Amino acid sequence: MKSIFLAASAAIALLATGPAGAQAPAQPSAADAKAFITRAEADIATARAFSARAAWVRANFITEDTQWLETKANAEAGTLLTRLAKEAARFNGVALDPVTARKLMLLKLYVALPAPDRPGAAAELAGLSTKLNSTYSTGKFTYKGKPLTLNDGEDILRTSRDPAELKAVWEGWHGTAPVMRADYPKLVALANEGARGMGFKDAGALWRSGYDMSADEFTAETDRLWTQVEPFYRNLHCYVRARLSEKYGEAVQPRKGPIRADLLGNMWAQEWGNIYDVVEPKGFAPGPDLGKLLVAKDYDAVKMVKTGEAFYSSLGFAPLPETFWKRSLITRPRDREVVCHASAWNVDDKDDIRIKMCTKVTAEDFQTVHHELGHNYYQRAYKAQPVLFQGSANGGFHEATGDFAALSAATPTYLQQIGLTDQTPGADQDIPFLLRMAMDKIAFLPFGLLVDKWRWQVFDGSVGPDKYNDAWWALRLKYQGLAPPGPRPSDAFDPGAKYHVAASSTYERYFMARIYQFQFHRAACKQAGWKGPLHRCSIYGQKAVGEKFNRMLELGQSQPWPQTLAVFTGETKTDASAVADYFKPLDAWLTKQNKGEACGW
Ligand code: X8Z
Ligand code: ZN
Repeated sequence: MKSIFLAASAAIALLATGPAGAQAPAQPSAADAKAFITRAEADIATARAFSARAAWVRANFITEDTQWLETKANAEAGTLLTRLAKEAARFNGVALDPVTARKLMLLKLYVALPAPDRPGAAAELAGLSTKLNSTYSTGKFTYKGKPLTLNDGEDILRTSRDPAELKAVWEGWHGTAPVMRADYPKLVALANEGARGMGFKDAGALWRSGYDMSADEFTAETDRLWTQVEPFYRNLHCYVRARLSEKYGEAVQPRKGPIRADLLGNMWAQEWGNIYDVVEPKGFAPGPDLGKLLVAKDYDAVKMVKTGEAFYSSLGFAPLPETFWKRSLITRPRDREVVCHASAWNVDDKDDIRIKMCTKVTAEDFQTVHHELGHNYYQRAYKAQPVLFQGSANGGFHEATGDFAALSAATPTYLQQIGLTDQTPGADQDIPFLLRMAMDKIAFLPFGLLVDKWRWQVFDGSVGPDKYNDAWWALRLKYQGLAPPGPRPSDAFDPGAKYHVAASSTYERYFMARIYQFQFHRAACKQAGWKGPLHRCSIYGQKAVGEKFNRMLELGQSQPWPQTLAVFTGETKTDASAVADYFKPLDAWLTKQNKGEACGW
């Protein structure tokens, strides 16, 4: 978590190294560039030391005053970054060593919302950003006469199977977003102005430039990857829609057309594992139900995190520091407003790693704990890198690291090893297990893609404020095959009901991460000598694998990501074939189940 800083990396295509031949005498030298970078890294570290703490305090204690402090810190950091990016432009055309060239390029990508270069603009942008995030995080809606938080609403969506209740709660939460509608275009205009000042077409192009390729190439890359996985998603959609229709009837969920977005167990229908009970296949031995087992074995939030830590320790990662346990926020406090959306922090860019999440004892949060800890271990691994190389190889790597661990931690074999179940998993449990995993991993893919498809359109101006909501639902329909539970009011701002939109946190990285984590898993299992099907592989206890994985993490963003990927996997491309390998038996099974269904929407 880098507060307003863009957690990401590099675009080699943007490198400002032209031919050195025709240099005017007044041109700065390569040594000047190096000296500039040394100063810039020191200045950024000083700004971060302040802004990270201001951000931590605001996120743990949302008041007028902490919002004021965070805004001030981010305004100063934003002003600094804008000045540095402007100064860096002096070195355009200077022949530079690759390290300095890369750092200059990364400097421009450092903030997700770059401030325009004029008085007051950085403060205005920082103020909007803090306000939107705080509005989202403190949002409440009334249901049955009681004020509910997002967490309360999520509990109902996860557990209720009453379509009227689901609709009311879904609409209730989405009703908290219209108050953000007026501020959002202001934030977009300011961030665009800042991005243009740095030479990008708009802020969306800046976000797409963190993948060692041009922004346009990245768009094409995401489309290519989506094409690889789309048939699988459509297969799953078809199967789930049929089961929902059987459960709720044609009137609630027709057997044709889009799925109602409030029926999938998650506020954004991004992961569907919570309604596994509705789609559970008949005629198989049921696998372990992780959520129930955690409750039955008396797990609490801290025990969930300790269990996550133990998984990483088994791979050879050093234990979390004492300060992690003292300073992290692990459950929702009763007496103050906090940002409950889970995050992982390195507050001093050394050892002060922490998580902040309102943990519940559920299968979903078991996964999230591993996810967040993955960020912390990554942060700790690259702490020895210079400031501008402290980041993941690309945004997808940061998000994939913990999920990669969780792929092993989800296996029935592992759950048995740590005493959560005494069932011995057999091959007759493969389909139920894979279906459960697909409900999260495959279901997420179109959502992972569309959140930023929406923002790219908003930033490039092709979708104006009057079209925000329609464009959102056009993408929800096109990619996810979803529809809202009823007509949306004219003031609706449904994208703002998702944390990352309100918080201006980039999203394409989660889409990429859903692919990288399977590449990591496939490579890790091979290193461990695993010969069986990928979905049954667990790398728990494999120290050699952990050591090699950490070697990749330690590189931070010091080199283009394909080289870094190769360190662990031997591969240099993002490749969805690992997803296909993992889920292969399920895809064939789904195709059989869907026989006779009118799939698609
Ligand atoms: O935001 C997160 C993490 C923190 S980086 C909890 N995730 C995305 C989301 O919740 O929308 C993880 C999965 C996708
Ligand atoms: Zn994350």
